[in-house]
Amino acid sequence: MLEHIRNASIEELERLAAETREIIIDTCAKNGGHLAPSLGTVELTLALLKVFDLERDRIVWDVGHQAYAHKILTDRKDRFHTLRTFGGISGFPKRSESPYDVFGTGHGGTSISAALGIKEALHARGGDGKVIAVIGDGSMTSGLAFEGMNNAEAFGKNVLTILNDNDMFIATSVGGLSRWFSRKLTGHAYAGLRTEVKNLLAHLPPFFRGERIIEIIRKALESSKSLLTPGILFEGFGFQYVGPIDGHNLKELIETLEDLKPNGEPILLHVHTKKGKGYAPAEENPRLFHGIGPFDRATGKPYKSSKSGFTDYLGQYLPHLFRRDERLCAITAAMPDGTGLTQLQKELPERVYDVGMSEGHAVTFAAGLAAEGRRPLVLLYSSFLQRAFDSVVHDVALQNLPVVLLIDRGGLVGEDGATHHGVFDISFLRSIPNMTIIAPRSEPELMGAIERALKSDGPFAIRYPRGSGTGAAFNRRIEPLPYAQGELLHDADSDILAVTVGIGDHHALGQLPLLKKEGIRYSIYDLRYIKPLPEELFEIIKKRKIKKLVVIEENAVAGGAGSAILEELSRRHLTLRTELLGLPDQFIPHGTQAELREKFGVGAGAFAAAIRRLAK
Ligand SMILES: Cc1ncc(C[n+]2csc(CCOP(=O)(O)OP(=O)(O)O)c2C)c(N)n1
Repeated sequence: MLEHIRNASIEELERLAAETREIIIDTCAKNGGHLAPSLGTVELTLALLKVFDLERDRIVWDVGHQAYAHKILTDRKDRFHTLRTFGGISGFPKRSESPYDVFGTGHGGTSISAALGIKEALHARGGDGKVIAVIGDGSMTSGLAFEGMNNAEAFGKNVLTILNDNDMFIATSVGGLSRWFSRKLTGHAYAGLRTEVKNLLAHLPPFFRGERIIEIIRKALESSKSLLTPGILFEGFGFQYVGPIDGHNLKELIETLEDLKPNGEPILLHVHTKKGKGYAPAEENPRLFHGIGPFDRATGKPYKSSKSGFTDYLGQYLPHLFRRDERLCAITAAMPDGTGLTQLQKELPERVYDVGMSEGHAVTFAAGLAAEGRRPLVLLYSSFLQRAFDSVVHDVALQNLPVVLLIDRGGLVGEDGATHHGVFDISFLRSIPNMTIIAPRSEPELMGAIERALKSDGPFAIRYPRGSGTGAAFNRRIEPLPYAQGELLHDADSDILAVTVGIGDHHALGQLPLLKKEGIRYSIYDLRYIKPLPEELFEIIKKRKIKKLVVIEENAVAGGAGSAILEELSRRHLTLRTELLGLPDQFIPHGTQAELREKFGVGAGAFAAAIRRLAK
């Protein structure tokens, strides 16, 4: 398998690297994608495919946003132009897509644990292959990676961990670990020290050049090497540390991997790569090209700004809010740009904590801040908040601490697909006591929700989608939302009520004229508070003699806002004909947000169909 790569010369591999880069750049220019990370691993991928045999060996990518070359070079070159489109190639490794994708990813920090498990299973079956985990310096800051490393001594035989170190996470690099990794100068210092010792030995009288003396000096040198390079950290975990080596030098990569292949010990190979390698605009601005929408290949200019109305409004609002309230601080887990913190970080850097890719830590750290009187806002994407579930339960909610979770990308996110859709947060947060949950439908409402949260003494979760709400003009001071109240958006003389959650109002309001033409009327109530549910909703149901109810939300139906309303109706012994529009009990693939909404029953079409069914 992949014989052509295994038999190729260095020159042929270099040509293949250039060709692969072309495909990656071209496809990302058209479809968008994680360009800079994937350009950084082209040579590493080729070297791995040359040295290892994927019949016996396995490669596990961490996050998987750097695995485009792997996809192209294994078995998906012909389909790669469909990257991130509905029905096309996924932007992340996916077991159902190819036998070469041995472990699905999208979230960071999983590769070492998965590689250890895969190796144990392979060897239990009688295999003798190597399992290679490739993990970035950013993903290495995840607690899960450390838990995996801590097991390397026990289960890490025949596992090769490759640290793909490009000195960057998405924005910058943060934390003590990244300072360890950047001890490059000390690598030179070590080389210098070795030369000096060699010279010294050469000039010693023959008596001092005996084998034992040389052995003692070699050992002293080895231990000083550990002190001078990042190796000591990994050696403490039981790895043999090798490196750092140049991750774009195919010859050096291949020779090193060939050397390491027969070594069964747990090894950590430290490889330096450049994010965006081979495409000038991405090399110059790896932060922008980390994950990017379609762009003009010639200039590197994105066709559309990737702005998200909610995130941007929030990003503008926070500096004003923070100046008004000294207690506030913000926490991000390696995503200041994506969560709208760039401006605040510029203006009030001491009030923004970037804790690295460590969502559980981010939430517990916030709980600590809140315990001593600060008012922390934790800004996370919904799908990454999943990592922090127990921190929310055990550290925040159980102690009723006033931590505000600002949950971005709540709902379908589009092209990043199943690993990134934020469609479980309502379900898993709703079951936690002390939690208040708000889904604002507009940008100003998001600010009003934060203002409300800051007037309360308990935990708040505020979830909002990727995209825009009403797109309202910016206002630097917004009144707190009233507590536990929604809003009647449209009042019709009808026994049908549509309850919308977040931007579900777009569909409900948008379909009014069309359905009116068909003679169908319905009222619309924006729920706003998922927990506690607004009492007003049940008053409306009673007063207006509502018989039929549609609830639309971008969350799994299971445990979502609709299910919360049904629970409450049941508690009150009220029976209504209901249609719950939310995501079905399956993982939703990648595609545009608009097409996914229609295909999976949370778009305007599904809404109109549900209203028609009820009107019959
Ligand atoms: C658990 C989790 N949190 C956050 C993210 C978002 N994210 C994707 S890549 C990335 C940075 C990864 O840095 P690194 O591992 O160094 O890879 P690089 O992009 O630099 O190649 C982050 C924070 C994620 N995928 N998973």
